[in-house]
Amino acid sequence: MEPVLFYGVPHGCSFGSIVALEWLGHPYRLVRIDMLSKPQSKVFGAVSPLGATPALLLENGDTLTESLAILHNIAKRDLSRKLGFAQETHAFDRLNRMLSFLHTDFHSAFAPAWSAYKLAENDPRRDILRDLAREKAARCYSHLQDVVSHTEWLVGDTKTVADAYFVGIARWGEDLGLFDLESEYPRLHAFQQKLEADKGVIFAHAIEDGKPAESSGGFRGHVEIESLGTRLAA
Ligand SMILES: N[C@@H](CCC(=O)N[C@@H](CS)C(=O)NCC(=O)O)C(=O)O
Repeated sequence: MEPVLFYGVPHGCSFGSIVALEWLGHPYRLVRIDMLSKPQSKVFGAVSPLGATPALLLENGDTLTESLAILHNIAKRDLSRKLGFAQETHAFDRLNRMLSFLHTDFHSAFAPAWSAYKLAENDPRRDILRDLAREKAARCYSHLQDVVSHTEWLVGDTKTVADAYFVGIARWGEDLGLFDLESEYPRLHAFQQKLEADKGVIFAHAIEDGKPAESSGGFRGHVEIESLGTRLAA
């Protein structure tokens, strides 16, 4: 059976893994996880012990968590698509460097603002957390704007899993009300808009929003989570 991606709503970083699966074009299925709903299903707990999305159930029943591991797994399935590169190449190192930056710097910059989001409106910690996030994320937006000012895609001249991962995270600056990207980072905003016009990205938004979604890849539908218990490797 096809691999199954567990993606999180609202607006999870798993967005990038959906986009990457679309770009790959191989058959896959999806499971939707509402990250604000607790407790989660036992099957999800078995697939993702930390309760985070994305998580990928592989064909043989093994599971994979962590965006970077999942994105590399997707990319290596068909290197001719150039979503990733052979491991011994410099291109692979450059992709890995960008993915690491996107995760350890960019994704994590927003963590204080997500914590603030969960606090009461009048909690005095909110402003401190939001300022901290803005300061950290600003450095990342600025760096990414420099990168895309010199290249067509984040890593060279083809779109890769790094671009897929980027577009799921870059939106958080506006989601959280921290930035106006168009006025503050116009060249990066233009790059983001180029990605937003991509069919795989449009598809991923429709999936997250629960709207009719037209796959140009291998989407074979959502799966009922409880039906997957028997597929998990012992
Ligand atoms: N290190 C993990 C982090 C994933 C992560 O932060 N996922 C968030 C959504 S963007 C999540 O699932 N949060 C819900 C939770 O942890 O309860 C990865 O890179 O995949």
